[in-house]
Amino acid sequence: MSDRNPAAQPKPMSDLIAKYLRPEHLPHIWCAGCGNGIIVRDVIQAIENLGLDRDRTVIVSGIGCSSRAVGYMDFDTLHTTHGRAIAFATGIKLADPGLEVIVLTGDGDIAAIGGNHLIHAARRNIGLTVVVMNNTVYGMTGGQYSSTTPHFAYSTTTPYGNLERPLDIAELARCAGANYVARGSTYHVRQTIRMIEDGIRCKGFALIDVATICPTYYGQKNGIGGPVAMMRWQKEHAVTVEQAAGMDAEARQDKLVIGELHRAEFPEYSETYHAFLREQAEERGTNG
Ligand SMILES: Cc1ncc(C[n+]2csc(CCOP(=O)(O)OP(=O)(O)O)c2C)c(N)n1
Repeated sequence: MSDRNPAAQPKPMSDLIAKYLRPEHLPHIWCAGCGNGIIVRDVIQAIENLGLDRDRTVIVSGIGCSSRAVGYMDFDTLHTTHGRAIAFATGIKLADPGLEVIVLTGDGDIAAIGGNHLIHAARRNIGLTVVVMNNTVYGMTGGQYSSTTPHFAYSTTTPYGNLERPLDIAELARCAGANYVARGSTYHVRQTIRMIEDGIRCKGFALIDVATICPTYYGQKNGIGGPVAMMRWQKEHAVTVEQAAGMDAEARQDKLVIGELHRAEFPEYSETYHAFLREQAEERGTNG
């Protein structure tokens, strides 16, 4: 897939590290070959491209390998409890709708233990940008299967193959009422940066489902191999939204559909909420 947007050309990583990371918190905890660092880079590149005010940008995470990302990022950050990133982020956005609130999370954090928060944040269409580092397993606790583990795939708790069908997090967010939904991958860096920018720009709930690689617990167990092989898998299995539209369900089954999946213009919740508070105050003849 080509990318002709010059604004999305990545900056040298050293510039971004110096500006946006907390060197005193490095080295990170991720395994060699983990894709999570690529997604941190995508997020900070999107922030840089948009020129966001660091003092008005809050980054919130839950618990997991992926959620550790916020510890390395030099913003106002909140590393919360498992599955509850959206609950904390909702409180922040309602307290000050002018803040840019970004949630970094894993597939287990957002779509298993935190699934209900995801559904209702999308339904409210509250102005959060959620970036899911979707490695299709519970990396931090030893590679157990998650709600996004592919059908028949191996994990430490599906040694004979996963009998369950996976959840499509992007589709869930769209059905629940999100204004912006896209899918990126650790291979598709420039496209993913642009999706994160679009998600941040979009008023309302935005979710970018980013397929990341976990060579330690997924690649080895499923016969794909190490980091390079997993990146090659992403490259070779990626199709655009347009290509996917011309495929039947069977042909689409093992494909990664990359691109913008949905956009809508529903009203953003924190603004609606504050407008209501102002109306109530005016009716009562008070300012607060
Ligand atoms: C209430 C609660 N239940 C379970 C755990 C154990 N736990 C920590 S991380 C994790 C899974 C994280 O998976 P995911 O969100 O996919 O992130 P990854 O580590 O794969 O990036 C679990 C089950 C916990 N910390 N708190």
